[in-house]
Amino acid sequence: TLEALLWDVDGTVAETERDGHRVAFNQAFEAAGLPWHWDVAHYGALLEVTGGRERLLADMATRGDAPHRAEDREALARHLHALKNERYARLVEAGAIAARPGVLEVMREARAAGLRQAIVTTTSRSNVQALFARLLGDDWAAGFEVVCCGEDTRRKKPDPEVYLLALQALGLVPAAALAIEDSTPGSQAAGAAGVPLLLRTSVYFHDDGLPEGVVGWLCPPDAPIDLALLRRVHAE
Ligand code: XBP
Ligand code: MG
Repeated sequence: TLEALLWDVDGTVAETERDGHRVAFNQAFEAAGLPWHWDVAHYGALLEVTGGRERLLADMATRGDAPHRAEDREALARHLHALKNERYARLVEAGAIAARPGVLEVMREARAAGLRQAIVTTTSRSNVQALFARLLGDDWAAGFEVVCCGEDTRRKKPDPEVYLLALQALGLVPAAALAIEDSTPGSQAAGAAGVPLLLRTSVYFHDDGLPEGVVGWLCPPDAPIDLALLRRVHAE
């Protein structure tokens, strides 16, 4: 039986990437005096790399106007990432990002039904705090027993580390949980941890489907979700 919901954040709880993180990265480039700009399509390609700092380093590796020395690139990526997260929090606080349809309702339904819930993300803790406070209120953390973020692991998704960490904290076997993800790397992470998966694709991943070798339930971005559906998916 289903005992816990493991929520991905970016793309799953809300469409945070195109109008949130991407915009905030561009604001960070501008604030740092850099002539860089990530358009919607380029950012989509960059999402193959998970983690904002890692994404910055991957992009720098492909451009001629980035610092040449690895340690300078590292320092610049850290600086830009911190700036980006500040700007992201401001965008979120200003209401730029809404929850995806059905998500907050499922969270409330699950809580009322006594299901355990955890956040299992590669994003920074400050971004989770900003988004969840805005969507659920200042006491949002009361609804989540475990919150595993980018800072908590050595390897980000598609590595299963963050899922294994959350399961260990909950004291659950993978089969007792259901992961809700939107992306290819997220699905790979859940799959590699052996966690049953609902992949509800998002703006950047709607054409991709289930990654090879990953077993799960696929639903399109606009499909309605509720707790009954999640229970059915888990029972499959
Ligand atoms: C999505 C990501 C993150 C965000 C930005 O993670 O790959 O890197 O784009 O977050 P998930 P940071 O869907 O697993 O939540 O800049 O804080 O890394
Ligand atoms: Mg995601």
